[in-house]
Amino acid sequence: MFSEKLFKRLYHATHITFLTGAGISAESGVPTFRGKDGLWNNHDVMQLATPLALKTNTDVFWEFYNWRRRLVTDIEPNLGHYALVDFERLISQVTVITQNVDGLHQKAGSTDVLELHGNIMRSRCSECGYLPEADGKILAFDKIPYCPKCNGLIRPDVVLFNENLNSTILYQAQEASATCEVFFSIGTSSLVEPAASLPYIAKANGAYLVEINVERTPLSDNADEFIEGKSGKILPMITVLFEKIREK
Ligand code: BV8
Ligand code: ZN
Repeated sequence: MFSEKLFKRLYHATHITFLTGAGISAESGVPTFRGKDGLWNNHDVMQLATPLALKTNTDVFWEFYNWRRRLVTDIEPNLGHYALVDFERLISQVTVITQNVDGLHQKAGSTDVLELHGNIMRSRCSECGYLPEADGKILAFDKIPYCPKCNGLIRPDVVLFNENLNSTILYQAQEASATCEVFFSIGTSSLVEPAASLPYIAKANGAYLVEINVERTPLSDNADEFIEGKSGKILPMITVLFEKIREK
């Protein structure tokens, strides 16, 4: 199931980087975007997760995001998230780059998390940038929120399609990809850019590229190792085995 080469590379690594997608949260009960229970099967993603929908289809936009906020409010991290926290005891530097907006990596205890696409539980005013949660305000999940300062439309603090990512976070993610010795791509369909390019940056800089997924993706043929299976099962097996090898 796992190659000796993977553990050799981990043994000598000082910095490893994880790129995670919706698949790592699937075992916590969060629907993925494109899987069979896909979040967007009965929603047209390009109609909903876009700035145009926020402006022109505001009630449906907020119905979708409030539904997703309720979904992620009482979910817990799973063994896959916790395994990434375990790695922080075993390797001196561990970077988690996530496309997910559910905050589960931080909830599990990961200390270096780059949220490429933002966080669905954070909001901001589209006009004046007011941050309700930072100001101690919790938005109700049943209506369209407007800014108390300027009455502008409040939006979830996520990166919508055709919106630029935060350039600092993207730069840090590219850095962490270019400088790590082992790069894991976990639970992502490897379709959404610029996240999908990060594994290639890692490989081009000499990292050992591992993909963990329940099915192959466009990245699989370029990975040094494709491990088929659920991340909540595979990741803890890797940390337990690696810990034994280190103790020898
Ligand atoms: C940008 C936040 C510049 C919102 C999200 C044509 C070609 C290439 C690119 C483009 C193109 N046209 C447009 C683009 C750019 C576009 C893009 O990439 N489009 C793709 C879809 C074609 N990208 C952008 O727009 C980005 N911005 O480029 O800015 C720009 C500026 C102006 C104009 C143009 C360009 C912004 C992208 C960010 C969008 N926001 N999320 C929200 O969440 O509501 S993306 C959204 O998809 C989520 O963040 C999600 O994480 C992400 C990717 O999906 P995955 O995480 O991979 O999830 P998915 O369901 O797809 O896959 C799950 C995987 O898990 C599957 O493989 C499954 O097998 C596996 N799995 C399931 N269970 C398990 C498992 N694996 C392991 N264990 C399990 N148990
Ligand atoms: Zn405002």
